[in-house]
Amino acid sequence: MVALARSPRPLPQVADDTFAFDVVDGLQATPKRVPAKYFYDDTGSQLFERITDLPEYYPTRCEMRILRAHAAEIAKLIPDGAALVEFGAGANKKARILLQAAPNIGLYVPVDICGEMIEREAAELRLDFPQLTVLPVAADFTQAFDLPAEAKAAPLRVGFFPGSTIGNFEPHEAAGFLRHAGKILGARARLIVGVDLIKPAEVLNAAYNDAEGITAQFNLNLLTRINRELGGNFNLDCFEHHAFYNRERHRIEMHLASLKRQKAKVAGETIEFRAGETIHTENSYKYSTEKLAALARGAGWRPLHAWNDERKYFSIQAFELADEMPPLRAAE
Ligand code: AVJ
Repeated sequence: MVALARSPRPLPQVADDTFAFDVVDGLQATPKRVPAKYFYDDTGSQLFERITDLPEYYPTRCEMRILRAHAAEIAKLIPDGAALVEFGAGANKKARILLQAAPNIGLYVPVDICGEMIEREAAELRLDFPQLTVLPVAADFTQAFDLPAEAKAAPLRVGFFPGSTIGNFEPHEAAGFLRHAGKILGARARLIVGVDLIKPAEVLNAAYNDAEGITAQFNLNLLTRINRELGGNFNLDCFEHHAFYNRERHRIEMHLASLKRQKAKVAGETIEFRAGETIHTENSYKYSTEKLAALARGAGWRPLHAWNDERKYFSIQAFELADEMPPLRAAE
């Protein structure tokens, strides 16, 4: 589904080391790229939490405000005993709003690529919600993964995909993910998705170029992680954070730009950089409410409702699984 096509070359290091494979594969491609999910080692996950508090970074505050303002209405979508499954949970402060508003949720399943983060968060959540069963799953949710048996046994499952994480996918990958989520969540499932909306470029550019430089640290931490985990020798002083809004494609692009002509070793491979050449580290697509609804409809979800903030910066949308997939792809 959402996994990127891989070029048919021998694998570096061990065959099951997907981080090593994806990094070397991406750095040998033209243009160079590394999947954004690799930002989230423990340090990266903590840097992202700092980003969410930055004055320029509006999405988290907007989404929290929408969730608080409409919590009761959103909670009505979550029937008694349902399992709430959060994709890319990180620090679960958004789920807390739903858990408070829907006290009869039977089970909360945070799924995140950063195992340390969700275990820490789950421990705190259990203290604050003693009645709630919390079953964290450390998994890359862009790949197939299994829900805990308790979640499969719940009367129904409600997916929660906040933070505009869906914006990190290419639009066709986002459709693939939504379809995959429908299969994981199963019959009568509901889905609550948070998405960042298209808005003036100045606002977007500021959100990814904060004055304190935390977003730059978050971006550069990818090289620190590669150095540590893949025996890399990137010199962090020779790369720079670049982030800009690409208007044609409605997306923020983040890159690490090489400040000079240089070489770096990664997992035994030598990678050459021209001066100014970049590693494309993230796309963050911005949507209109209608475009997200259309994408979800095509992936088998029926739109139920959309809630926006007053500035129309951010949107939370609810869907329910259609009984049948749209006919075009029913044979999949
Ligand atoms: C919330 C993961 C989609 O694009 O806003 C923040 C992460 N990257 N600053 C986003 C991010 C740079 C992000 N996601």
